[in-house]
Amino acid sequence: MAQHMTGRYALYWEAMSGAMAVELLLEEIGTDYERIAIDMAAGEHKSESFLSRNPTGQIPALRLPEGATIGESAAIILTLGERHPGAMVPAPDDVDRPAFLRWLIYMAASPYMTFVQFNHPYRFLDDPQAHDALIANARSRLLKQFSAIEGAISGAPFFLPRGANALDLYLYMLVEFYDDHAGLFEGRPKLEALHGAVAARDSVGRIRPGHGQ
Ligand SMILES: N[C@@H](CCC(=O)N[C@@H](CS)C(=O)NCC(=O)O)C(=O)O
Repeated sequence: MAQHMTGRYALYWEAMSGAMAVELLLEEIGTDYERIAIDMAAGEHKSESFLSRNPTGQIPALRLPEGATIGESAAIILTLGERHPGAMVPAPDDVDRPAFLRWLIYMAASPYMTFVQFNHPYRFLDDPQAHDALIANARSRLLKQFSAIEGAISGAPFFLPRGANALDLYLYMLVEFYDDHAGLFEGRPKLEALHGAVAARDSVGRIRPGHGQ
């Protein structure tokens, strides 16, 4: 992990990780940032130098231009919204702010965390024979969580009638994490339309190569 000290944002990042939603928001805002690749398979997220920046040893983490680093995807998104007012994050006095907060926190706290169980069952249970059951349980909970989100989508094709915002970027990322899009979109037409609309955005086109897509 290279150390950089510049006056722009630096996103601690790995392909197909939770950093994708933040990366997309930075692209949509159009602000200057660099990506610092963290090789989690090599344990770089648990290195002393990374832990000194983010004590939870997780990505995404965002180094702010003034030097401090913050973690937690939802906190990073809200911080960027405060610093770059615009359509992507409804302002505190915006009528859409409560729904935005409610679903942003839900996505970060529920499906994102269920994906950890889905993709990394060994973190939860030592017995490899139990992993398939844990993955099946995670899949069933993910589908319920995506159904709750489907029921909450009030715009078309985006989450809120106001148009594209950071909720859409976050939800796009969650759908990208899922391994069976055909199965996921069955009975969830709003989710499918939202995913397609976000996929067509220039921001997604710019980041896809970095994710091997
Ligand atoms: N609550 C955190 C979760 C972040 C998270 O779980 N990130 C994963 C990568 S997608 C990670 O760093 N895992 C390593 C670990 O938890 O030790 C957030 O929303 O940012």
